[in-house]
Amino acid sequence: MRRLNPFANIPSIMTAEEIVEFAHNRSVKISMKSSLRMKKLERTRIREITRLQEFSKQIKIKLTEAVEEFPSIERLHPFYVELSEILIGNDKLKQSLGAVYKCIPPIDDITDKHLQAIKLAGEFRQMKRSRSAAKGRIASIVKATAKNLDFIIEAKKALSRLPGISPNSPTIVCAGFPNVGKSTLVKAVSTAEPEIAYYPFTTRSVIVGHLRVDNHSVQIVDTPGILDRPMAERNEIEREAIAALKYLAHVIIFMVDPSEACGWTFDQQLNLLAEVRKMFPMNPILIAINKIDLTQPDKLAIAREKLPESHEIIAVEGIGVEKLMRDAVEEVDLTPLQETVDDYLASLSKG
Ligand SMILES: Nc1nc2c(ncn2[C@@H]2O[C@H](COP(=O)(O)OP(=O)(O)OP(=O)(O)O)[C@@H](O)[C@H]2O)c(=O)[nH]1
Ligand SMILES: [Mg+2]
Repeated sequence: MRRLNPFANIPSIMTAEEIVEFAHNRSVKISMKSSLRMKKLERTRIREITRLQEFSKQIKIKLTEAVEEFPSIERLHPFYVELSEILIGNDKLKQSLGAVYKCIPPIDDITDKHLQAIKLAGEFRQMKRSRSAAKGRIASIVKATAKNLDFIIEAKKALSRLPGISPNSPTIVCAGFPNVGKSTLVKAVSTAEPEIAYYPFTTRSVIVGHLRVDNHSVQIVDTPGILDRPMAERNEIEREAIAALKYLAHVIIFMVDPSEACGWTFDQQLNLLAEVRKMFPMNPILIAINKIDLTQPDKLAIAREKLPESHEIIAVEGIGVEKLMRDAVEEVDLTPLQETVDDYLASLSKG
């Protein structure tokens, strides 16, 4: 089954050492179909040729796989392009993939030259020496690109941990300061199982959950907390949250904690809300005032005054959350999403 995260579909990639060892084992195991009536010298020649060809072929297969199985960055959903940029660096990734690919022509060259030498060799020793020299030189080329292979392996590991995103489902992204109760809400309403804790910065990457609202299958995205500071000062984790808002949100739930138990003042949270509104002027934003069970009446009164059209909830008890979800889905314009699904279904029936 293909998974929704394109990086989760990459088969395992071997390190330089593993590739050389794998190709070597395959080449020495290869069985030969030379006739026993053939002279020993000719049998050896065929054996050396076959072994070198097999070694070279397996090396090239593994190098090509490492590059070609990696999804082409240009064709990815922009959310994954941005996450790959944040977590890995797309230029560096492209450079590494390119460098691995560039190993193939010199390997072909070395293989051809040494095969030629084996074909022309007049004695056993010459043949073996040529085969062994070719394998050594090819192994050096692979080992010289070990760092690039390691980088690609690390990139695959980091990126395959990202959640799968279904581009055609209405998507709600829940954002706000750290520790305000975002994960508590997402866990209460969806299939997601984010970690919840009394301290800030618990959620360290984007998490996706699913739920049904009326007749729609909806995605809800839990994000790491963000602070009210300029974009240039944001760390990797906050930038992931911003990428989710930017590329995934059809509607945003902005959560505030007027009790200030989260550790930040209500005013700081309002500043962040103003910033989010400025960054995403096209997105509907629903405000969820959370932790009203904890909030002092005077603080709640201020919150109500500053945020008049908001939902009051107690995420931890699931109070007010169903209505919040229904209102959120109502804000999503489902027409273009339905059109995408219709187009997709139509393209299937044509094929
Ligand atoms: N009293 C009360 N506590 C709540 C409520 N919602 C969440 N909490 C508590 O607030 C703390 C933080 O909750 P989380 O859901 O982890 O907060 P978060 O916004 O995901 O935090 P980060 O992942 O760090 O950004 C936990 O101790 C929750 O139990 C609520 O409605 N009332
Ligand atoms: Mg969280």
